[in-house]
Amino acid sequence: MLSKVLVANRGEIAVRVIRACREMGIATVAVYSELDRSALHVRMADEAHALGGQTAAESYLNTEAILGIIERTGTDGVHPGYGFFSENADFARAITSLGVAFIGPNPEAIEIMGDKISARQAAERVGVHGVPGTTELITDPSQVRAFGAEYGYPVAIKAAYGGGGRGMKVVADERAVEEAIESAQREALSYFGRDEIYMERYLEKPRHVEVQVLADGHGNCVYLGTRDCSAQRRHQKLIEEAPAAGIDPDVLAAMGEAAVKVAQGCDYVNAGTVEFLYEDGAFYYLEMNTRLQVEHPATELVTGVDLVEQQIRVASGEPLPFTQNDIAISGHAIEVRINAEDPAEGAFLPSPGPITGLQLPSGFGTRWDGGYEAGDEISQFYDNLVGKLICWGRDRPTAIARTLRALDELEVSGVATTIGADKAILAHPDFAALAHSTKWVEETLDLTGIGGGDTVPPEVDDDEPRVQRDIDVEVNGQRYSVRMWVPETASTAASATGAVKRPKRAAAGRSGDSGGSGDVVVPMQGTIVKVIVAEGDAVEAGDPIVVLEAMKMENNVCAEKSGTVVEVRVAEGDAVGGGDVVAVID
Ligand code: MV4
Repeated sequence: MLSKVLVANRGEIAVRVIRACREMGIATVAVYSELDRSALHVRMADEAHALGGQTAAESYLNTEAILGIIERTGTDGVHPGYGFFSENADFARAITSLGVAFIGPNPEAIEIMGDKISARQAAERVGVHGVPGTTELITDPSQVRAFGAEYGYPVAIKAAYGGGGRGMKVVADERAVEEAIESAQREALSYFGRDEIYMERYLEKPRHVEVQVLADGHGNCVYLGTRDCSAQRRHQKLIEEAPAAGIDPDVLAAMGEAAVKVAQGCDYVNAGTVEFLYEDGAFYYLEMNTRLQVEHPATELVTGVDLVEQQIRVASGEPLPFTQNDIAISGHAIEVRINAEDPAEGAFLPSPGPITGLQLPSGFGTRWDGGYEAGDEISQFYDNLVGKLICWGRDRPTAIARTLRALDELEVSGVATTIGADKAILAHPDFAALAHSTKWVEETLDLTGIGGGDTVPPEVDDDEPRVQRDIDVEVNGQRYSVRMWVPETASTAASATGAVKRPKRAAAGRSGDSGGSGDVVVPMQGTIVKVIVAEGDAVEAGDPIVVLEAMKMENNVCAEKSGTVVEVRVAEGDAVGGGDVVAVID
């Protein structure tokens, strides 16, 4: 058994791994960036070592620094968590070449699955099929037109060397082929450094169903049921559940067996997830994620298997302690991601900052996997997942009701969060009826009027700092709680009522204050990948001005008013920060 594990990650997943190690009597080593010097994962680990740097690239992606710490500390296992180095074959090799266990798959499997074309070929070889399409690379628009003529539109164009939806473009008809190819290549190049693309039939209303697999180094591989992750927006999952509901058990079993075949076909070891699209009773292989996933706790609650414990045991050389027949699914679990993002009007704008208060839910079947405590800060430089709420119930309706109850108990102050959007999804009849698909949050769910929480003071004209006050009032003998923001000077009693003073926020992106500003402002940090207009162009309100690559996707930044472009301040390739003015319209 491993004796000392370095956790090459931060936030809730680092905390999750440290907890498993503690239960197994394994010592833990945390690593941290300059901004995370006193982060929760650092406070929880037995020892912590500085990586230096602030951005992910300078810190959690600094291989040399991590390797140095491994040697200094006598670490014998490294858990990569998710993101960062978790699916990096070179990192896995660097670890194993030191004689240290990489708690994850073999580098060869990471490589096969990292390239979507070879991943698809690996599945085809064991008789598991993707959406009808080709594994040929697109070199000419005529290939797409020929495919569209044969299979019909829409056609999906995907990055060959990428994943997670980045770089996927949907071609509605033959007129849209060139533009889709160009945009898909541009996205693929900017995210993955290579612009190869291929195509498939595009399914219009699929559900995203994935299978958790676990394999040891002795030839055993089992599947631990399914998860449905259809409630997502722009490839960011919001809610996941286990098992995938409303699907014929025979189909689910066939999906599980297909996932095991794919894993065994690439000699997979450790935990992995095989993704499928499901539509009208049929399932199609998408890709395999060669890491522990954010949503793994949903599977843990319905199978009783501690996946991180099993990952560590497998990496220590132990055989799996169960066979497929031992795995039973009990009840239903729902995981809700709580991100520091403001879902208002469906925008989901990042909302970094200090968490001034955190009230966690508890009770039967209620689990919180968090990365922060009150007083900790969500940095703009990393993933803004505050934590995950995972609730178990004997059946799906019970799990939904419990999750809504727990969300009502959860209070996060200081940053906006996705809680309001999560509640809107869980309370929606379409979600209850399983009438949702991967497009549902973006196309059907109405997030009008959903705020990010109680954290952003209302816009005020003066510069007077505002403080939040919670007061209880009685009306006709009934007690009501009221929250309000008042000028600091007018609330000398604020501290006595526990109100928290918060920093005044810079107006970022959306201007709720006027009828449309001539300043075209980018809402978040990112890179300009395309400038659509030139000085002198006439534009209408709502016209795209630049394309911003941020939060792993391309976003159009649009004009707020009609007029003439009098100034363009950026060029393609420029890095911009939230609030920067990229163009001026007069
Ligand atoms: C698709 C698809 C429809 N048809 N492929 C997006 C993420 C990437 N892993 C694959 N994705 C999709 N591929 C075909 N042929 C729809 C999606 C898709 C999706 C898939 C899983 C989860 C959420 C999604 C949201 C939008 C689109």
